[in-house]
Amino acid sequence: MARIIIISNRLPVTVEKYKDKLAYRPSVGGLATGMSSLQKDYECLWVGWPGIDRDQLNSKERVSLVKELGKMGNYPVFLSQAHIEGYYNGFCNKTIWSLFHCFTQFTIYENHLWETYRQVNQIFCQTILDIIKPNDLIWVHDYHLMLLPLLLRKRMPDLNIGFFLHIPFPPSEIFRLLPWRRELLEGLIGADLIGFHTYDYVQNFLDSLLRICGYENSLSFINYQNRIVKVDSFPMGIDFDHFHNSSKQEEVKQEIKKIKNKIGKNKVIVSVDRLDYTKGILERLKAFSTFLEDNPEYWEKVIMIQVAVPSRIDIPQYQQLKQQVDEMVGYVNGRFGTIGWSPIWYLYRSIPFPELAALYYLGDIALVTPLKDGMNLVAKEYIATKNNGTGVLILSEMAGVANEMSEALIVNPNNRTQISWAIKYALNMSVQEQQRRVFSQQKRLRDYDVKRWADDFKNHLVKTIDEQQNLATRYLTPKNRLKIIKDYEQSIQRLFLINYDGTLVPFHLKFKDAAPSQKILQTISLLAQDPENKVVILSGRKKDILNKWFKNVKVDLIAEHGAWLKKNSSGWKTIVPLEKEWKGEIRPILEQYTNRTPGSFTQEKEYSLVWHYINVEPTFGRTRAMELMNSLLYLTSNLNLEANHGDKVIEIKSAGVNKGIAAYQWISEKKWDFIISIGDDWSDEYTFSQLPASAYSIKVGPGISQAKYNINSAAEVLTLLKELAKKL
Ligand code: ADQ
Repeated sequence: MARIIIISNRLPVTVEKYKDKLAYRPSVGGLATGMSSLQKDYECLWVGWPGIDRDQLNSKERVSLVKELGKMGNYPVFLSQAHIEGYYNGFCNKTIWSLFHCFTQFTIYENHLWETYRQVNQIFCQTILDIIKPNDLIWVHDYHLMLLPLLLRKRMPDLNIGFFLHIPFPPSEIFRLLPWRRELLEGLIGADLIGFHTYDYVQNFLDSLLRICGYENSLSFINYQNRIVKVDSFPMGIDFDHFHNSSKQEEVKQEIKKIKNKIGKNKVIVSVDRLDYTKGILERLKAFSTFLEDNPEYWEKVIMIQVAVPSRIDIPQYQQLKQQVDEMVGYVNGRFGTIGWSPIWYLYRSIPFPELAALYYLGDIALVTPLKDGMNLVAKEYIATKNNGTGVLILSEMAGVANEMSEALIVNPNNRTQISWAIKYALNMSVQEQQRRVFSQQKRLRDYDVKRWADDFKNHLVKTIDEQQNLATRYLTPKNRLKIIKDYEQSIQRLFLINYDGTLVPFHLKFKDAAPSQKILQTISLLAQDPENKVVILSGRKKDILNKWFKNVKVDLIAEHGAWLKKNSSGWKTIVPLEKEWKGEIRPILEQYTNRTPGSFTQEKEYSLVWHYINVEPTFGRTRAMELMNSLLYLTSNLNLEANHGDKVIEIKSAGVNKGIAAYQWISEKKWDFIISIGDDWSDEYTFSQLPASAYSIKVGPGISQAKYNINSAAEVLTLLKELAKKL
């Protein structure tokens, strides 16, 4: 049976030492449930820190710990207290966590913390290398281990590695503040598949990769050192059934009864978080205070139960937050409380599952208002628990989960008036409306639960690896090269369709003034001299520059991605035919937006796709439309499309020209007995798609392509063309 190695900062088991004895406390979180679903196809091994300082263990205890954990499918990474200080409490939570959540004011940049982060990633790498087998599937989790994919790749180039980030990936203006930004990006693209919760984070990551490292992507595939890396969004789900059926469990029933007695006739607002500044707890308490201030008729009728799990208590910001929350709770209870009624019930601890499920079950409203959150599972858990469909979720637009749960009352977590209004609206919402919203959210949560999420990620990883392997077998071999030369020699009507930037001249000159070298001009001239050869140079560049560069060479030209053609020394002409192959790429994105935006729909016209949001709540519709325009930005430029944002519609249509349509003017001209087409990027895919089956098509660089072969570089293209030219 194949193995999957899950790697995260912490193991799902905590080891503690009491009176010289080791105790093992398993924690069954959502992630563990998701991972357990992989066990049907894989032997699973989980690698991570077991929560105990390595210096507390003698060598005998370490051996016993490895053995005991092994029985539970775990393998420990031993870290010292100094490591934990510099890595976990340091770089992870004082640098990455704050920066990635856009709290730049809390972010510190210290070389020694970075150094420890690097060291710990190295320790993880070494531990994994000790236990790994070549065909293992590796799944690395989260921001603690962003350097690990590359470290592993360097030591085992063929390893299959997936990485998932559980927190947001910030916009590039924020990310680039990090002195070690390049190292983190390079570390990540050591993976084969990189997953994020939302499409926005994918875009932010790709944007940073382009701006900081100069790595381009085609439809979220990055070509990197002869490998392809896929980047995609996988919104994490929860164990839906577990929450949905919880109120039938005896222990939960008892908790429900107990809590019900205490809350009496009060309406209940629940909030459950780790005590973290990103969760917006303080702002939420203030908003609740505003609600009470504005609505005295609800005094003694509503309570808010805020459960906050202690978190990262060694970090000053968290200690300060704890104090501020304590004070705020005290203020609100002092200001509005009466004998027998406190508006806020505050629990500063982790609560066991039956109590958590009972609170979700009894909460008339869940107030989930993080200032920034990668996903936020509490929102999903609350909705899943509502098996009778009543309950209202008030949700921050800044949580990743807001992309999926549009039926919630979406609020700005800093807008106290809006939150106060939403609470009042929720308290007065009819049961029918509550059920309509809850059931519709539950459908999606049921369909894409944490098991499906884990499976989906794993399947994408396997698929990406298959694609890598296909690619490896497609590189132009010496044997194929000889065949091309032989076919060339035996033919008499030959067509060359050669892209310019990235194909004839190297990729790094792509955006520069990259005039052809003498060597290029000589080779092309030599080929073009043969009356049996027709050489066409294709480019996205302007016609004047191509005219200038190739004025002394007998070639035909295609400029501006096919908008302008120059044939047989005549003048430049345009063609504006229409095509629609691109629809397959855009349609799934529009469908995704349609699914996530109730009231919207997709319309398919012959040469365009239209996303309508006329029936969507206007503010929400506009927000979604902006998101969609953003998401389309990369695709439209790669696929040569136009996306127009009209009145309550977004229309995507072909810009009407591409290299393929232009090239077809030559392809269809006569019955060629030898055609070779060489290109490097997505615009060249259009040319490849127009070629007859007998043609040779070559993509420069790695990556998925319709071309038959891949070749490494522009230098290799020139060598091949020279070899052909010599055959004259
Ligand atoms: P977290 O920041 O920890 O996770 P969240 O997604 O809300 O945030 O998960 C918290 C989990 O802890 C939930 O399952 C919840 O039930 C539980 N929990 C919270 N408070 C509790 C309490 N007092 N007692 C008991 N249980 C409690 C990070 C990211 C998120 C992302 C997740 C998963 O910050 O954005 O959703 O990872 O990827």
